[in-house]
Formats: sequence, structure tokens, C-alpha cells
Amino acid sequence: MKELQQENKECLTVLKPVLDAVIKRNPNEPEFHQAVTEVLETLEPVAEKHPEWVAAGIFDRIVEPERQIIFRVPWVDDKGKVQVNRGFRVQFNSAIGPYKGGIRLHPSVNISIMKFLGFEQIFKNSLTGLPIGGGKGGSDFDPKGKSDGEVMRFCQSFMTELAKHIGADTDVPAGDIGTGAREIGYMFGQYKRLRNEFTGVLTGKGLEWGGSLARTQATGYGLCYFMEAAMNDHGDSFKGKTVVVSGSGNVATYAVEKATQLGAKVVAMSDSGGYVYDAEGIDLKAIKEIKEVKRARISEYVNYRPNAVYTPGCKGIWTIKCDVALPCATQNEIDGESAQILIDNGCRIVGEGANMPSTPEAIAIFQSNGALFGPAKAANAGGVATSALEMSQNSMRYSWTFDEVDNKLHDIMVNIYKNISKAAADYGMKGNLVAGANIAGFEKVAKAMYAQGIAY
Ligand code: NDP
Ligand code: 2IT
Repeated sequence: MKELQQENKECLTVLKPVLDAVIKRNPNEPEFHQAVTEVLETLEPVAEKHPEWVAAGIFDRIVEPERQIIFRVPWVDDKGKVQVNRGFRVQFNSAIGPYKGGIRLHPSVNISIMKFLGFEQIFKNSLTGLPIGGGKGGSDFDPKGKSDGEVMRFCQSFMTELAKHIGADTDVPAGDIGTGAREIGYMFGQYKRLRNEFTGVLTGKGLEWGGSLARTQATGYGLCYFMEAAMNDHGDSFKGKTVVVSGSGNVATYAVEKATQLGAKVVAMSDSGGYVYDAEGIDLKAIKEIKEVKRARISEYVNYRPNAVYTPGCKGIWTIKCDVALPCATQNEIDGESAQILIDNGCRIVGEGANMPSTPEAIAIFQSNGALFGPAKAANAGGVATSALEMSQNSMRYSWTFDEVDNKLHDIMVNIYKNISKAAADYGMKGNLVAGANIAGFEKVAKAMYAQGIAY
């Protein structure tokens, strides 16, 4: 990966000093470097077209978070022992709206991962067409194996500090890896206690207390709406396709549901321990029971479907022959080797449900083999778009029906596809959805930053 980033860096001219400064100022942040490299590389023609943006330091400013908050999260476990985690909130860019982005709870969380996610979120949120800025937060807390009481005490302690920095018009966190309905509930309860305010400060809330219908389904459904629009544009569709979906969390589950509804057969899913292959098609009811109800491992799937096969190790999922790959677990889960295997097995359609799941080498392999490649910041924008719809409903003190939200989500995803295809074509890179997403996402934020001036 290092070599490729070096190569990309060499393609840069106007923006080379920007990337050099990012790497120098933020040592030991490989995921952040990776995300910035991918974006700057495709923005070079935009910088050439807009010297006024270069002169106003838009590129230098957009790669530096407006604010980064790092805090101690002490809590007491079930044995009475004091535990200490580290909490983060990166408020990256508020040019087009309040900071918006999820909270990741996973032992791997560090500032590099927070900043890559916050940076991606700026462009993704811009692509939704809704007024939301970019941010991300989280902690190295591992919810796996913790009791409900431990998760509650952690979430309360986390929110005790975070509450000082967020607000319905300032910064609105939501779910991500390890943060689902349960965690959002505990965090919302604590915010309300501290502030004595019932407000839309978090999204992904329960339906009884301000949540939006279809938010749970939104990222996975949105991914399929986006990929269906992309396939339709090439005279193709999900119908009759064999699909592999990695992960078995929120995004993966509802991607499987929608792909199946659109006529595809999903044959494999995974978790961090391994993957299951079910030639007859994944039984989503079993997955939901294992993951949403029991919070157990995907290896249990074979107890529900004796003909299915479980294989330990999550990378092997990409060796399964498929037409469509939907990585929905985590960053860099498809490396160059896995991408080549997918291509060799005939897969020509890839939609990123997770954030940055393909390494730069993998993206290069997909693109050079003419695959239809839907990049994360466009393809998985349905979750945050529906979060913004939740914010609208909270402001109106009103709720839309499931179909109303789902129809809006569908239209948003189709529009994202149209806008990024157009941006790619306008800059002479027809079909390059990576470039199209970066350019279309960036231009709106750049115009807003330019109009708002520089704070001296
Ligand atoms: P969940 O916590 O619900 O599920 C995550 C899934 O990915 C689990 O199956 C988990 O397995 C697997 N996974 C997580 N980390 C790793 C790892 N390091 N290696 C292998 N497998 C891993 O999270 P979400 O479904 O919400 O998020 C999945 C991805 O989608 C993330 O990249 C997230 O940033 C992105 N995303 C999420 C959105 C949302 O609305 N939730 C919106 C847009 C993007 P295990 O349980 O074994 O850890
Ligand atoms: O990566 C993402 O877009 C999310 N985790 C969802 C963020 C949100 O605010 O709904």
C-alpha cells in the first residue's frame, strides 16, 4: 500500500504540497493518509480549474479538522474494577451544516481511524444533498462480551464528556461499528439527564423516542438502491445475480435483505471470526436471530442450516465465486490479492457498504478490469442521509411513514449516482465513480467554504 501511495503522490502537482503537509503533520496515521491521498489524487483537475480555491487555501483547510476532542472514559465493570477507555470526537468540517457522523466502538479505534472516517464523512454528507457537515467519533471500548450494565455505564461515562461538545445544531452523532440501538439509547438517556432537554442530538434513536422509520435499514437498502441505479445505467440489475456480502452487522444485514428483494441470491456473509457459505441463499431470519437477538457468532449459522459451511478467517469470503461483491464490514478488508481473486472468478460489480473497505491496490485492480465500482462515500451514504431525514422529522416534531422515508432514501441514492456520474463525465473521467464522488462531494463544500471566508 505504501508503494502505491507513493506512486499516487507522484501524480499530484498543484496538490502535492497539501498531501506532503498532511503526511508530515500527522505521522503514524496510515488510514488518514490513505483517505486523503485517494481524494486529493482525483481533485487535481478541480484545483487546476479553480485557482481561486487554491489561493483561498480551501485544499489546505479541508484536510485539517476544525476540532479534535480526545477524552478519558472511566467506568466500573461488573466485578467492581475501574476500566479506562479513550473517547474521540473529530469535528472535521461544518461548512454546509452541523457536524454529522457515527460513533465507532471497537478496540482498534485510534485517531488515524477517527480522522479517516471524519474526512470521508465530509464528502459523503455533501453528496446526500442535505445540510450536514462531517464528523466522527468513537472509543477503543469493545462491546463484545460485555454485559448490558457494563455497556450502559460505558455509554453514560462517554456521553458525560461528549455532551459538552455536541448539540442538535452543533454536532449530531449516530451509530457505526459497535454502536447500535442499545448504545444510542444509553447515550441519549444520559444526554437528556445532563441537559434536561429532549432534542434530536443523536440519530438512530428508537421509534418511540424520536427515531425515524427506515433508519435501521437505510445504509444497506441505500447501498442496493445505489448499485441497482448504477447497474440499470449499464442495462443490468441485481436480478439473478450471485452476491457475496461481508460482515453481518447493521449494514450487511439490510444489504442482504434488499439485494434479495431485488432478485439476487446472497450466498455468503461473515463476521470477524469467519464466513458462512450457503449455496441455497442466506437465511436472513437465522442471521438476524444470531446477530440481533443473541449477539452470537456467525459460526452458529450451521446449526440453523446444516447444508451451509462455516470457514474460520474472514478474508476467505472473497474466494467465493460471485457476480457482485458488497463489502460491509470494515476498512481495508479487500486487499489487492482478494480483488484479483474476485476478478479472476468473474466478479465485475463491487459496491462498498463499509467505509474504505478496498485498499488502493484493490481499487486499481477493479478499475483496470472495467468493474462497476461504487465507492463508499457515495454507495453507503443512505445511512447518514436517513439520519438527516431523522433530524428533519425531529425539527418538525412529526414523523413520516416507512414508505415516505424509504422513497426519499431511494430518490437520494439515485440522485447521488446521477450526480457523481455527471461529475466524472464533466471532468473527462466517464465511468470513474471514485473521481465523480470525490469531485461532486468536494465542490459543494468548497463553494461554501469560499463563500464563508477565512477566519483570521
Ligand atoms: P456493526 O457493528 O453492526 O457490524 C460490523 C460487522 O463487521 C460485524 O459483522 C463485525 O464482525 C464485522 N467487523 C467489524 N470490524 C471488523 C474487523 N476489524 N475485521 C473483520 N470484521 C469486522 O457495524 P455496521 O454494520 O454499522 O458498520 C459496518 C461498516 O459500514 C463500517 O465500515 C461502518 O463504518 C460502515 N457504515 C455504517 C453505517 C451505519 O449506518 N451503520 C453507515 C455507513 C457506513 P464482529 O461482530 O465479529 O466484530
Ligand atoms: O459512516 C456513516 O455514514 C455512519 N456511520 C452513519 C452516520 C450517521 O450520522 O448516520
